[in-house]
Amino acid sequence: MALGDIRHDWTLEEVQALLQQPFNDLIFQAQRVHRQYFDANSVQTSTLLNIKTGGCAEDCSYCSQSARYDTGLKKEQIMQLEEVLSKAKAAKDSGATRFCMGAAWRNPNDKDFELVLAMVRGVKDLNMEACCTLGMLNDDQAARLKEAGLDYYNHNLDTSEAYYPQVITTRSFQDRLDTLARVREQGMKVCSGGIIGLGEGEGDRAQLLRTFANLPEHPHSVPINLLVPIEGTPLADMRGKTDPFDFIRVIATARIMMPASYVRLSAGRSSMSDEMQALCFLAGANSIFYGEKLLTADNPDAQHDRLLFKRLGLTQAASGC
Ligand code: SAM
Ligand code: DTB
Ligand code: SF4
Repeated sequence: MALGDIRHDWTLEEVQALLQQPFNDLIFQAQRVHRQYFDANSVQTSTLLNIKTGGCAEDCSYCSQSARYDTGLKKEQIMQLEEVLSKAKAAKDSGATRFCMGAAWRNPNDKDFELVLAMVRGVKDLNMEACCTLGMLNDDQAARLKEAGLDYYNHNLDTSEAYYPQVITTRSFQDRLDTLARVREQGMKVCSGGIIGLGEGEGDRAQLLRTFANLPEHPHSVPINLLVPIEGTPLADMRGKTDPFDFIRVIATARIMMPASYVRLSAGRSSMSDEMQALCFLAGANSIFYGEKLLTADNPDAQHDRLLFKRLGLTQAASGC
């Protein structure tokens, strides 16, 4: 097997060896792989919109939107179609190629699902790529999203199977894998990643990456989030507990293991220096969320990102495909 081959047979020991090697060797290897598959100076940008905020029945211990925690977030009804499409248009005008709609649901309900389908069709009519993250899907919902033209479905595994029950108790790791399989079976592109900084160990990070790389197909897009600690959640006091180099190691290892996938430098950029973000790009990250807000948390403002791109000689990719 040569560096940069697409593999689905990673062992835990191999992944740990990648993660633990000297930093310079890891970044060099990741950058070599990155250049086999991608333009090294191009970054894909997606804009997020939370179409339904708060009041979620799940107990994800990192999340501002779980009804279990008092995070001060105001619960809102699902957004109207016109408002969503005007935000999509604004995102397109500022250079985003993909519009990703998120909802604080365990799974979509029948009434709101029709509206979501109309949103997907509207985003496609704007000639943008459409992505949704709505929680767990059944077969019928996955088929109808596909029929409406949805390109990507985001559904994160978040952490290793072993650590999962420490983070979420209202659903299982297998539930998440089942939804990913339904999305794949419908021929939609899978966007699935994790969160670093939940208190997991290096072994959990290795197992998470191994799970993604050993799926029947690598996710098309792999978001790596740095925990955004939210007041009121059980993980509120995790701020500053992750070594930035360890986060960059995860990005580089994801790049090496899933050479043709987009690796997204995802949540947490507001707490990162420009230099740290530049190291993430060097390690093979080639996609970001672009725009002032993630779902509920802050993201760097677009003007700052444009300046960072200019300083690094990076360009916004025309498409993420
Ligand atoms: N409710 C749906 C679900 O959980 O699949 C969709 C929205 S959910 C907020 C999308 C993803 O955002 C989560 O799976 C998690 O990986 C990420 N996320 C949520 N809160 C976060 C936080 N505070 N820090 C980092 N990532 C977070
Ligand atoms: C992903 O991996 N990260 C995004 C997106 N997919 C849906 C969400 C990050 C959420 C960060 C916390 C918040 O905004 O509430
Ligand atoms: Fe609900 Fe998604 Fe937040 Fe979990 S991550 S509480 S499922 S909105």
